[in-house]
Amino acid sequence: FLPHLVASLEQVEQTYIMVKPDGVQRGLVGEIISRFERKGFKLTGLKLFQCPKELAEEHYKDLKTKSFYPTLIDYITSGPVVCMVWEGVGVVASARKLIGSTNPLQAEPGTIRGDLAVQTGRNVVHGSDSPENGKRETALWFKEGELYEWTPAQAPWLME
Ligand code: IDP
Ligand code: MG
Repeated sequence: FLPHLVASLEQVEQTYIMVKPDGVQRGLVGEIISRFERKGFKLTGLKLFQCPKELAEEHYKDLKTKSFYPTLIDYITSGPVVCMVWEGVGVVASARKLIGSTNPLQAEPGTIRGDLAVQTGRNVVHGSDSPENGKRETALWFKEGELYEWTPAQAPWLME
């Protein structure tokens, strides 16, 4: 461990980020990954994955009563997704800012949804909404052996 990283260890969060099927089909995987990568967060998990219906239902269980829930489950299971875990201090809220508002027409230019999408039902990317959900969703989508702890070479140039 580098001393400057130990100091902030308890502040390190995880967020579950997913390129949804429309993002994969539209060839936006590299573009989306690169926004988190360039910001300076650490990638600890990454895979292409066909989401089974049961997992989609568990992931979106809080939205079960919404009218759009059945079409949301169809959308998320309609093709492969790219699952990622990004780690860092403040990563959960920062990733939500990088992603932008749920409705892409209301998302600011410069955000992923603001730049790359037009409809809520095709908003290209998911990001956890709290550190607790970051942990919950990471555990839901990744097995233990699929996550990696490592120290990026750039760490001392990102954190003082
Ligand atoms: P979030 O993805 O910005 O956190 P949530 O409210 O958690 O937004 O909704 C989860 C996902 O459900 C959205 O990203 C979007 O794909 C879908 N969704 C939310 N509201 C609507 C809607 O009104 N119509 C269609 N799909 C929706
Ligand atoms: Mg949400």
